[in-house]
This record gives sequence, C-alpha cells and structure tokens, in this order.
Amino acid sequence: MPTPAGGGMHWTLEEAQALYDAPFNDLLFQAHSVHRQNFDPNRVQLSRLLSVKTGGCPEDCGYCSQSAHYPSGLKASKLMEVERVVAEARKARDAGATRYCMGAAWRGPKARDMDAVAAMIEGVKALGMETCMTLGMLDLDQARRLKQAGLDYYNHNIDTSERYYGEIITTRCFADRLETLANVRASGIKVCCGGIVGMGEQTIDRVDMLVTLANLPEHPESVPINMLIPIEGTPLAKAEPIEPIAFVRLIALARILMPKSVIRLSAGRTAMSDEMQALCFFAGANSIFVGDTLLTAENPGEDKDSALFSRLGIQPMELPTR
Ligand code: SAM
Ligand code: DTB
Ligand code: SF4
Repeated sequence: MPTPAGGGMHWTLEEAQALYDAPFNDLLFQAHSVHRQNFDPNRVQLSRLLSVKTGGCPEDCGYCSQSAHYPSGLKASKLMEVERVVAEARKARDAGATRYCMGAAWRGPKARDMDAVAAMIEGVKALGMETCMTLGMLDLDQARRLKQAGLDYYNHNIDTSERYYGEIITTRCFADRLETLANVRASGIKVCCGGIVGMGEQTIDRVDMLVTLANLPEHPESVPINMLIPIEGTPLAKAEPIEPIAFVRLIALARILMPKSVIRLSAGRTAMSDEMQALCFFAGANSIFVGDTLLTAENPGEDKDSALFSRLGIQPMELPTR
C-alpha cells in the first residue's frame, strides 16, 4: 500500500554516492526540483523541543551532554510535572510552533513513567498541536500505549552508519534502534528518524546512513539531520566539524532519496551561517527547531530565525486541516 511518506525503493550505496558526488549545481538542481514537486518551497515547518527529563542517562552516546558517563557538568533532573509541560507547550504554540517534541534522557521509559508520559501527550494534543516524543527504546506495547494517548510522531535516530555506530555508542547496537523503529511503525505512530554528522565519520558513513533510512519499508515521515554540537567533557568535544558544502550535499541527497519526507535542519544551526541555512532550504530542508534551546544546547532563537525567514521570503508551514 503506498504511504504518504513514500518508500519501497531500494537504493544501493553506489547509486547514492554517485548522486552525492555529482557537480554541486547538478545535485542542487535535482534536489530542488524534487523538493518543488512535493512541497511548497517557501514553507518551513516549526517544531519546539522540551527536555521533560534531563541528564543522568545510563547510555554512553559519545556526543551527548545527558549521558551519566561523561563530566559535561549538566545537572540531572526528575521527570517534569505534566501541568508545566502543557504550559510550556502553550507558549510554543502561541509563538507559532505546530509540533511539540518532548525528550527524556532514558534508555527507554519504565512502566512507572507511562501514565505521566501519556498525560503529557493528551495535554499537548488538546492544545491543537502535533505531538512528538523521544524517550529511547520502546517495545510494541509501549508504542501502542503512546499511540492510544494520541502521539503523532516518535523520534528515534539511527545517528550514523551501522559500521560507525560502535565507535559512538556501546550500550546498545544499531539493530536495537531498528527494532524500536519497527515497533513505532507497527503501532501506527509516524516515524521521525535521522542522525548526526560531524562525529569523525567518513562521507561514506553519512551516505550509508541516508541509504539505511531510504531503504526502510516506509520512509520516515520526518528526517532530522543534526550537525554535532560539541559538548565539553564528552568524547566528541573536539571532533572535526563537517565542512558546510558537504553538509548541504547531504541535505540534497536526503531530499532526493526521500522525496516526500520532511527534512529537518536540526541541531547545530547556531554554528551555521545564514547563507548555509539558505542553501539547505534550497536543497530541500523544510523544518527547523525554534526557540533558544534545543534539549540542553543552544539554538538561534526566535528573533534571529524570523529575521532570516523574512530575508528569504519563507513562511511557517501550517498544520494540515484535519
Ligand atoms: N534518549 C533518547 C534517545 O537517545 O533516543 C532521546 C533523546 S536524544 C538527546 C535525541 C537525539 O538528539 C539523539 O539521538 C541525537 O541524534 C541528538 N543529539 C543529542 N546530542 C546531540 C549533540 N550534541 N549534537 C547533535 N545532536 C545531538
Ligand atoms: C533530533 O534529531 N534532534 C533533537 C531531537 N531529535 C530530539 C535533539 C537535538 C539535541 C541537541 C543537543 C541538546 O540540546 O542537548
Ligand atoms: Fe541518553 Fe539519548 Fe543522550 Fe544517548 S542521546 S545519552 S540515550 S539522552
């Protein structure tokens, strides 16, 4: 059955690498053409993040401020009260965000957390926003419970290529990520899945990560591409940053491989020039996180983003009428 996000194609690594390696203007022309066939090129979707449970995470993801394995200096906190979460979501909605993404620094939710998490989803949905959560690994029953509460999207990133995964995280494996993604899909929740670049990986790992996403039985509806925000105290604090043209090429490749997915220019925009972001929007990126914080790290903030949007003639994407 065809799905809104598309899928069912099989891409080889060689085909994807050849697209990536094309002359820059050819690659961008192709990506932008695909973008125009599927989206209004002057609309960008706005999501807002909130960390509902911060720090003290048992996982050892080498990029993360919230892992208990590294001295990032971040203070751990307990799960937020439902009312506070809903109050924050209301502010985000009033500032123009259409999707509210709630993140928890967990390996996965415990049974005792599920009632509060379900209440957060119900409260945010009642504001008329789309809901997204990222809570770590889920089994099928947990995914079904979140779906029942009204969850629209679940974010769970594959982060990098299967080959490079073990260099970044040792407390779980690539197959664990795919299993949660399959549980989310089976429950009927939409999938938000992407990764991080600038973690010392090779170009082939970045291309391979996108090929893995494009070859899933159905494309993720939403594909966040994060540029590493280097965090002091983590093993990746001094990783070599990705070169901007290479980053734009990757966005273009994501757009070509997953024509109907929303591609999110995710973490790392504070380190991107306006011109780099403009090229990313031309190449097919059509979502950003708004607000001055992501989960724990900095984001450009509303004034800077609205100034950029106005210079580029970009409007916020509205929610589909339901
Ligand atoms: N604990 C859950 C998990 O890992 O699935 C959810 C929260 S986790 C912080 C969500 C995603 O944020 C990670 O999968 C990673 O892709 C991204 N992320 C975390 N730290 C980052 C950083 N310093 N720079 C860029 N992206 C980052
Ligand atoms: C995603 O791919 N990026 C967001 C969201 N999914 C949860 C998280 C970015 C986190 C950046 C680092 C921080 O704020 O701690
Ligand atoms: Fe924990 Fe998620 Fe950070 Fe990994 S990325 S340490 S699982 S919060």
